[in-house]
Amino acid sequence: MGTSCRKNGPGRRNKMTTFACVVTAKSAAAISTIQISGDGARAVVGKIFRPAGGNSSGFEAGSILLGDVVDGEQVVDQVVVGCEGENGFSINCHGNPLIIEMAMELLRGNGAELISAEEMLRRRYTNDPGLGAIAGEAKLARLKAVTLEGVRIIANQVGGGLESVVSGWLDGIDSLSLADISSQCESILARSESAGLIIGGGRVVIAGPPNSGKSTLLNCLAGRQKAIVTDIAGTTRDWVGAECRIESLLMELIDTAGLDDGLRIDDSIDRRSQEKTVELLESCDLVLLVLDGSRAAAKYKGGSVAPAIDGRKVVVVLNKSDLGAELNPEELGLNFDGCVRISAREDRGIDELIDEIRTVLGVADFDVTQAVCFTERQRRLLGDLGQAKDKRQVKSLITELLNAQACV
Ligand SMILES: Nc1nc2c(ncn2[C@@H]2O[C@H](COP(=O)(O)OP(=O)(O)OP(=O)(O)O)[C@@H](O)[C@H]2O)c(=O)[nH]1
Ligand SMILES: [Mg+2]
Repeated sequence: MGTSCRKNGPGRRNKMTTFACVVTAKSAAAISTIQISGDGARAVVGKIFRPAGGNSSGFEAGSILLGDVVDGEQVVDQVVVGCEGENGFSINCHGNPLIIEMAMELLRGNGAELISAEEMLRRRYTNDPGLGAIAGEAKLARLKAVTLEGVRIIANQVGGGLESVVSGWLDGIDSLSLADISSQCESILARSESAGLIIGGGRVVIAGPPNSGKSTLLNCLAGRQKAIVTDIAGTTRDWVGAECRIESLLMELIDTAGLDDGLRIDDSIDRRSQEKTVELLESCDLVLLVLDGSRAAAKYKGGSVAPAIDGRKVVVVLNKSDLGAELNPEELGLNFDGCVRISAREDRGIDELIDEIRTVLGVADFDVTQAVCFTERQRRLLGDLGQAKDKRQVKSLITELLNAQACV
């Protein structure tokens, strides 16, 4: 590192008013762009950038300058600097990650705080007085949505959706009762759970007794050989995951070790597998409870299945339909939300299973224009709104929902 870095090292930084981040993907590319902003941006850029022909034209807003990023007398890269305004510059370097790393170190050494692109956007949107809180949050949340339908849901909450519904409450506050607002909050929050799955994806755990066909089903849904299938009960001991697109959903599918009380007291690997399965069940969005539907119900009564899936959304999958249909799910004594007969081995009933998954998760025919919350802040405020004691509190919560600074 050259002298300019040492001279202006961390010891000299009292107040950070300059931020730098790489806004392009961190991989080899033709070009990579570094964004520099803040009221110290011009001074920092001036220290590391030497314009061709010595003409900086004072870094006039709107100008584009060719020149070199330099570390003392050493040229790091030939670059194009875009002067976007008094406090904003972009440095377009050659896209070798090593060059970018060097340029970023130079910026740090000259007083810039290095931040992630997401943090840069968060600060920009937070400080934008013309942007409402929901609009700011939407810009950030959009970056992370895992499906296009999720992007659409978020986009629809600005101007319409959530923003429009809560603004409407504020405008018509005199004619609305607290009970009206509370019940609307409840349905928005319920819908937000399904929206959250479309926006961010979720986790489906495939569980059930040993040898029922869980791994075969995972392979069937994931469309490839992911998990080992044999006719020996207890084949899967460790969990196996696969990413799977179920129409508008991007779900992580997890195949687990068969739930069997007998194994909990057995050797330590089996015992740990059983504990891991229960742990995965406790944190998932949906359980596919795979049972051998060709065998009678008595086999599954009691045991470890019921407590492990209690309180979760459950679709009972009666597998091995090619061998017959002996099992009546009502005789299981379990609570479940949907039930489908399939043959995982013969790839039959899988479309019906996908429809059932989408229905139980509330994402079938999801109307992307309806109001939903897509951040924790929104969910918290809507929850408080549903419990508001008087209209003064309603007004203040809505004002906070619409105007507070974005925080994702
Ligand atoms: N006839 C029939 N056999 C199936 C079906 N699905 C799975 N099998 C068979 O059932 C046996 C067990 O299948 P797996 O997928 O390994 O079962 P598992 O539930 O993962 O078993 P563990 O990992 O031991 O808990 C294998 O011989 C499969 O070929 C099906 O739909 N029909
Ligand atoms: Mg298995």
